Amino acid sequence: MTAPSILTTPFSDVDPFSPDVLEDPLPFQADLRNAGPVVYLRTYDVYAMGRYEQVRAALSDWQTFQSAAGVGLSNFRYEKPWRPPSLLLEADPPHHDAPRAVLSTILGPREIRRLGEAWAADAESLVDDLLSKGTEFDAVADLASSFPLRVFPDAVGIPEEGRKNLLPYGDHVFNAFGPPNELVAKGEPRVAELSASIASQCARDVLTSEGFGAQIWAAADRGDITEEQAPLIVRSLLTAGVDTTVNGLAAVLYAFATNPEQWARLRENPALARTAFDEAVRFESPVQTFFRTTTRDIEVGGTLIPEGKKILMFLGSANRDPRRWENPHAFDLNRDPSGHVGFGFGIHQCIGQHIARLEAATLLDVLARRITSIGISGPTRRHHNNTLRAWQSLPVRVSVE
Ligand code: OVM
Repeated sequence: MTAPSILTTPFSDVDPFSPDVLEDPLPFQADLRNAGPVVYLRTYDVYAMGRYEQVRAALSDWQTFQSAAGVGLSNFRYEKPWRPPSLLLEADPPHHDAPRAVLSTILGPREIRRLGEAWAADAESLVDDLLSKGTEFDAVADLASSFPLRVFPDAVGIPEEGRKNLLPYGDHVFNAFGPPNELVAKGEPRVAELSASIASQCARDVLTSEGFGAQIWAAADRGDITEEQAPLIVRSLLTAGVDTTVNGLAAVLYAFATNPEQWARLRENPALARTAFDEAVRFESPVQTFFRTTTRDIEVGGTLIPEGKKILMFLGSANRDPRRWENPHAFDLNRDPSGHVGFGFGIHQCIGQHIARLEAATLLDVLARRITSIGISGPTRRHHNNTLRAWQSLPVRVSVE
C-alpha cells in the first residue's frame, strides 16, 4: 500500500475477499488502517474505510451513504438484485421507516423479555444433554449452532421442515454481499431451492399464532405495513437472525476458550455475560463488512469520493482500531465495549441485537454455572464467508464440578 499524501489517495491491490485474508483478516486490516482514512481498492473500484472514526461517520450519514443501492458490492442502480431487496437492510427512509418501526417494536427489549425464561430451560437441557455425553465436544455444532436453531425458529414461529435450510440460505446471502467469487459460485446451485424454502416459511398460514412472524402479519392487519411487505419482513428475520447469532456465540466461546482468566471472571460475576457477548462482537465482529453507495461527491479524510461509488466499511477493523480502543486485540471483560460497530450504527443498526444478547446471556449463564474451565482441545477450523467471520469447528474440552 502507498502512504497517504495530500495529492493522492492511498490505494491497495489486495483482495479482501481472497482466501488468505478471510482466513486471517487482521494483518490486512492493520495495513488498511495505516494506509489512511480512505483507501482505494483497485481490485473492485471501491473506496474502503478501516478506521473507527470514518466507519462510524459513514454509518451515521445515511443520506450520503445510502443502502438502497445495495449493501454488497453489486450496485442496484445498474445490476438487478439476485433476490427482491430487503425492506430493511437495502432500503432508506422513507420506505425503510414503517418496516423498521414495526420490527423494532416486536423485537424490543421489553417485548422479548418473556422469551428469556423459556430459553433458560432450553439452554439448561441442551447443556445437560451435552455434558452427559462427555466433556469434549465441538463448540460450534454442539452449542453455537444448536442453541439458536433450537430457540429462534420457534420464536419466529416457522414450521419444522425447512429449518435445515436456514444456515445454508444465510451463508449464501452473506457471501452474495461480496464479489462473485468461488464462495458465491459454491452456493449458486441451491439458490432457487433455498430461496423458495425460505419464502414458503414467510406465508401467514404456515406461521404459528404467537411468534414474531404472526406479529408482523398482525401489523399488516392494522395497516402499519402492507400485506406485500409482511412476508419480506419475516424473510429478514430468517436471513439475518441465524448465521449471525451462531457466529456471535462461536466468537464468545472461542474468546473464552483462549482466555481462561476471562472465564474465571465470568464465573465470579455471571452478570458480565452481556458485556462478554458485546466484547466478543467487538473482538471478532461476526459481520465483518458492509458496503454503502455515495449519493453525492464527498470529501473524507482528504479524499474526494465521487457520487455513485461503492464504499466498503470494515466493521471488524474499526472495532480493533487502536485510535479508538486501548489494547484492541485483547478480549477483556474489564473494558466497556459499547460503541463498537459490530451491530452497525445509526438507522440501520442491528434490529435483532436484543435477541442476540438474550440468546448469548441465556447460554452463557448456564455454561458459567456448570463449567469450571474451557479450552481448545484440537485443531480449530474457520468457515470462509465473504461477509461473516465464521467458524467451521471449535473442538473444546471442559471441566465440570
Ligand atoms: C435482511 C438482512 C439480510 C442479511 C443481513 C441483514 C445484518 C439483514 O434480509 O434484511 O442484517
